[in-house]
Amino acid sequence: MDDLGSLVVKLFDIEAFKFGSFKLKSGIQSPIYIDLRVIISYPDILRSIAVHMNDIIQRANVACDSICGVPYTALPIASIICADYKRPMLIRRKEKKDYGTKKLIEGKFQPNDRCLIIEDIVTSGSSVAETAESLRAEGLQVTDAIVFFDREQNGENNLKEKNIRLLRVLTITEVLRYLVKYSRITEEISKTVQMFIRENQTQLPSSKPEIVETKHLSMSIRERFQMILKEKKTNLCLSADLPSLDEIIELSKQIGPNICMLKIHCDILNDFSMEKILQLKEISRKFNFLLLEDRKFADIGNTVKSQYTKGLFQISQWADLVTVHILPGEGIVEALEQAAQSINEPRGCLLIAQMSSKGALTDNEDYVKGAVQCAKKYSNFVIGFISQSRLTTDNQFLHCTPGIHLNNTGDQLGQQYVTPRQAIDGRGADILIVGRAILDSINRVKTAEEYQEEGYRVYEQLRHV
Ligand code: S5P
Repeated sequence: MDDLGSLVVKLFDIEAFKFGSFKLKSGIQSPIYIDLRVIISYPDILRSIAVHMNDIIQRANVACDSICGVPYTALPIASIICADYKRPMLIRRKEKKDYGTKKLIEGKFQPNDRCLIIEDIVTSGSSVAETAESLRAEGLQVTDAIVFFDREQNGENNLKEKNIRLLRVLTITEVLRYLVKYSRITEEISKTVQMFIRENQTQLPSSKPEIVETKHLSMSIRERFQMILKEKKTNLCLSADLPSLDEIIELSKQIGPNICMLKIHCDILNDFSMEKILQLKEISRKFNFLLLEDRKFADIGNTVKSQYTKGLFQISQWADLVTVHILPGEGIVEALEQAAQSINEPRGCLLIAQMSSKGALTDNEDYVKGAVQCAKKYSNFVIGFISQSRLTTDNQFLHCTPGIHLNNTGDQLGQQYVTPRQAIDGRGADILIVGRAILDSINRVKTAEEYQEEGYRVYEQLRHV
C-alpha cells in the first residue's frame, strides 16, 4: 500500500469518511459525509496529513512569508506545517472580537507579505475566499491556498476567479479509488458518490462589498476623484495636520461625509503605525474620500522610490495620492510611477507647481511651465497640481489650492490665505485644501460643512459641473 493509500484507509477506519445517507446543513441528502475533525485525536494521522501538504507546498514552489490556518480543523495542521516549513503563522478569527483590539487577523505581518492559506476540506471555496478577503484587506498578498481534501464541487474554479490557486493533496475521485482498491467500499458506492458530486457543483455568491471594491480598483484615481466630487458634492480637502493619528481617525469618521480628500503629513504623527494607518484607509473607503500624503518628495528618483515604498511609513501601501516637487526634474515622477506599479490599487500624485507661502520661489514662469509639461507627459500618474492659479486649460488636471481661510489673511510664518470664492474664482481652484480654519474652530464638523457648502456652490457656478 502506498503512503497516501494507507492514509486514506486510516481516515476511513477512524470514520473521517462515512458512507450511507446523510442530511447536510443545506437540507440535501448526501451519500458521503466527511468530517476531518477527528484527526486531532490521532497524532500520527495529523502529522502524516501535514507532511503530505508540506510536500505539495515544496513541490509547487509556493513563495510565502506566512501561513494562515482557517479555524478550526486546519489550525493544528497549519501549526505543524509552520513549524516544519519555518514560517510564522496567522489566524483569521471566525468572529471579530468585540473587546480589545478588534483584530480579525491574529499574528504579526507586514503589508504586502505573501500569505498561504491552509484549509482541511474545500467544497465551494467560500471559507478560503473569505479568509483571503480579510487578509487582503489588511494589505497581505494571497495567491495560493492548500487543502488536504478537495470535494471537487467547483471550489477550484471558484477560487481561481478570486485569483487564488488551489493546491490539494487528495481529490474525492482519488479517495474513492483507494477505498475501492483496498476493499473499504464497493464500486457501486463509489459511482453513487461520483454522481452526487457531479450533480452538486457549487458557485460562490458575489458579495456586495466586493463589487464596490472592484469598482474602485478598476477605476483610475482620476476617475474616482471626479466621481467622488459629483456624488458627494464636495470639493473640500481637509488638511488634518494633527499630531495624533488616533485623533485623525476619530475626526475622519465625523467629517468623512463632507470631504473628497483627507491630507495628512505622516512625519508629524507621534503615534504612527501601519495598523492605524490601514484603519484610516478603511474609513476612507467607507466614506469614499481619497487619502493624500503631503510628503512633498524632492529628491532624485532613486531615493524617492525608497522614500515612497520603504521605511517606517511605507507610504505607497496606503496613500492614494502624494505631493511631489518638480524641482529635481521629471525622473522623480518616473520613479514614483514605476514604484506604484507593484501596488494592487490605483495610485497617483499632485505636482507642487506653486506655493501659498510668502516669497515662494515657485513664482517663476519657467518653473510652472516645466510642471505642466511634466504633468502632460506623465498624465496617467499625475492627476493635478498644488497651485495658486489655473495653470492649464486641460481640465483633466485638478487644481488643488491650499491657503484657504474665511476670516484670516495669514499666519506669522509666511502662510497667506484667501477665501474659498477667491481661490476658485480668482485662482482657478477645483479643490480647496483647508487646515487650521477647520481644525482650530470650536465645532470642526460644522465648520467643515460651511466650507463644503460654500466651496461646492462656487465651484458648481463657475465650473458648470
Ligand atoms: O503651497 C502650499 C502647499 C501645501 S501642500 N501651501 C500649503 O499650506 N500647503 C499645505 O496645506 C501645508 O503643508 C498645510 O498642511 C496645509 C495648509 O494648512 P492651513 O492650516 O494653513 O490651512
